[in-house]
Amino acid sequence: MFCYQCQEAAKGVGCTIKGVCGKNDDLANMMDLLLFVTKGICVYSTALREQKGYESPMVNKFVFDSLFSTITNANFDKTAITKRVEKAIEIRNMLRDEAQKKGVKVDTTFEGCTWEGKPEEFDAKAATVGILNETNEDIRSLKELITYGVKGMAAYAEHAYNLGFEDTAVYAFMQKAMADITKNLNADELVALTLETGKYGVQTMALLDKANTTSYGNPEITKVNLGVRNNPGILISGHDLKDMEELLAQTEGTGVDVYTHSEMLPANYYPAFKKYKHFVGNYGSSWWHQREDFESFNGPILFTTNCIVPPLANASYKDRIYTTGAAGLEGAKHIPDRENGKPKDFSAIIEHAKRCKPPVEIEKGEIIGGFAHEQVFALADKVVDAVKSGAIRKFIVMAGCDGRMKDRNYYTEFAEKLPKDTVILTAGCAKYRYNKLPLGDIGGIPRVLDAGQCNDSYSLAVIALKLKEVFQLNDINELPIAYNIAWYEQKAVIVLLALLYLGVKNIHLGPTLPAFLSPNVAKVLVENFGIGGITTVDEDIKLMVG
Ligand code: FSO
Ligand code: SF4
Repeated sequence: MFCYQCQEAAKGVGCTIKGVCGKNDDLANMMDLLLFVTKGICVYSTALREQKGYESPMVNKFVFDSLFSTITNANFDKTAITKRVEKAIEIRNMLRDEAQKKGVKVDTTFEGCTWEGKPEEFDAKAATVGILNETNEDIRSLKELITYGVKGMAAYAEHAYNLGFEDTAVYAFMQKAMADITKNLNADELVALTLETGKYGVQTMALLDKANTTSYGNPEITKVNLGVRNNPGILISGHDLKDMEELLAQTEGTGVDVYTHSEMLPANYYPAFKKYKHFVGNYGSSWWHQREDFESFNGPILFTTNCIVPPLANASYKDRIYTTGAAGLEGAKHIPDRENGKPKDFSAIIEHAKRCKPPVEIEKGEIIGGFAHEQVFALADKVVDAVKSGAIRKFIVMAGCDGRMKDRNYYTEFAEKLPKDTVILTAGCAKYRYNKLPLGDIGGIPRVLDAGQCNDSYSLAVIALKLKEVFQLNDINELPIAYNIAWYEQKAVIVLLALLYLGVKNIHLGPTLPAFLSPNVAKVLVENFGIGGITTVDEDIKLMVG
């Protein structure tokens, strides 16, 4: 195996024996094989679309689901990934026949267009189709940057799809990008494709924002309870709000409470979910605290997406884990997809919860959030006045992800040491590094404004564009906003590419720069976009706040 797609890549270079995320060598290879055949699908589907206007909802869904399932720590179920490879070959061959029938010309030089094998041959083939086959490190770097952006886009597209919102232009782009990177493109062409990925990233996040707010209302200022009640509970993690909705509806009146974990916290901010009396609040912290949080929770846990940490052999909660959607874990129970427009069936996890003890209280109090674009616009006058009067000197976007590495303490210290006339704008699980600190407020405006999940970074961009308009500026970079973003996995990659597409410059990315950026590609990003890493808290505050 060789994988360097996330921030925790071994030694800052890449995982080669076993993933730091817990992925075994054979699973990592099988994911490479899945991408290999999926790219073959994309070569055919793109040719069919471009030459005959062919569109297959089944193919579109299969492609984004497959990409999503290979994201860092979403799926640890090798059997499920292997079945997906079988299905991929079947779909690709169906498209091949379709292309033949329709007289569509397809360049099938890429081996993923033609390779066939029986399941017992998959492992051997899987070990030969990894990303190191691209020997030019700069070309590999750009191709992987695009791939990771598209994977993040796939995750967001899937959430929107689940709510009935689709954009075929996004599907067409994802498939074209995956097809294009099988060709011999030069660095300039790949840089152009990278920027285009950012453009579609914005479009996908806008679509998901519309899907979420149309379905569940605009997030509003909310005090989220951190304590527990005395009933058994289900802990729901990940990002999928459709799963959240159906779980709340099906648990109502059963005596089972529902709590959010990690990135599901922002579900608490949506009007449509607040009406449920058995929706208690948030339990625990960001994803990587799950080994402790799940022990004391006592009840079953539902993973709707990543970030999964495979449980230790002696974990008491091993048999309390359920996955659904693109998430998977060997040994966990998987709740099947919706069929024929019917909701998923969560009865097994609900019955399981009834047999469990209530959660142990690990903290009390509340945290405040719900500052997505509409809520901030409602406060616009107050915010603009505070900026004009100098009460707010600067906004610091500290969106992104949390992670296990010790050096992420930087973000807690950074938040603590920021001058009191600054406001943090956040989204994603990065917020757990500072959202429980007593950072106070500025004239009633909390100093940490949480817009929601990582995809709600889109909301932060919308807020920035609105402020640019209010202050009548020509350039988004003239705003008193600095960007100090923490990244972990591929959704953060699409957020980053989206911000670059929107023209945001001088983003600081930490705790380390991606291992997949070759020195030359990193140089392009530094020279054209002013991207930089982080140094020390004091130095960076001086640099970003002045
Ligand atoms: Fe975090 Fe995980 Fe949301 Fe990611 S829980 S790290 S960028 O999956 O998607 O912010
Ligand atoms: Fe390593 Fe990250 Fe890849 Fe997992 S996803 S194998 S931790 S680089």
